[in-house]
Amino acid sequence: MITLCGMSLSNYYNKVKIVLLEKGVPFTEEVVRTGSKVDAVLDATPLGKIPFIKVDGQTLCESQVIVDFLEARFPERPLLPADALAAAKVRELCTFMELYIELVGRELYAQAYFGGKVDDSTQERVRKTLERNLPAFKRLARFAPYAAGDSFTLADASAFATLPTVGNATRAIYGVDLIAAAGIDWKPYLKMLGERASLQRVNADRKRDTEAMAALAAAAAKAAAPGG
Ligand SMILES: N[C@@H](CCC(=O)N[C@@H](CS)C(=O)NCC(=O)O)C(=O)O
Repeated sequence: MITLCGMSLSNYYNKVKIVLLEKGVPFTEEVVRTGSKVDAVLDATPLGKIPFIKVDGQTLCESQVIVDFLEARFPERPLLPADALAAAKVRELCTFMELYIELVGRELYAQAYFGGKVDDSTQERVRKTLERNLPAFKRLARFAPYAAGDSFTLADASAFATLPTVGNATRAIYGVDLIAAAGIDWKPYLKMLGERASLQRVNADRKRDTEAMAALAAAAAKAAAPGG
């Protein structure tokens, strides 16, 4: 049995979870927060990043490595084409989204999602980079109707992890969704993906955990308040 470790609030965690669900691989989940100092966690994921999996008495980190492993170990419901070049084209999209969109946009998350501040020069640099990278992604992606063509693949799991998170972050910071502004109409695409049972489960679990965290934070704030 595979154990998926991390949190449902993480887009990379959800990318792996979608792949497990799409492939019908049995798994359990274990909550592990980012930035752990626990030795056993750092042995599994030395930078404290999530997700990682436990499998066959070993561990594996890095979401793309994990989904590639799942594809190789559980080929029955494939999420890559059988043809080697076609499969590489799907991975090309996954790599492109991670390196040139997600990792760039991630610099905005502290302010967009976590109440922090991203300095103006970083905001400006990220905007310039995204305005260069997004049209490049548009050239490569197909959305016909799936990211890599006519069937659901690993690229759609990557797109789920990338497009809403970065699109919404840019809207929060710049007042404009840079992904949509680049002509990538990701909302109807995500809505179409959202009809799949795998995404419904992932979205429901994330909603449940987000609400539970908000309730905990509210209870802690109440207890800390004078007379609380
Ligand atoms: N390249 C990694 C990225 C994972 C990642 O950055 N996860 C975030 C949560 S969404 C995290 O752990 N952030 C904490 C950190 O970077 O220290 C992967 O694909 O698994």
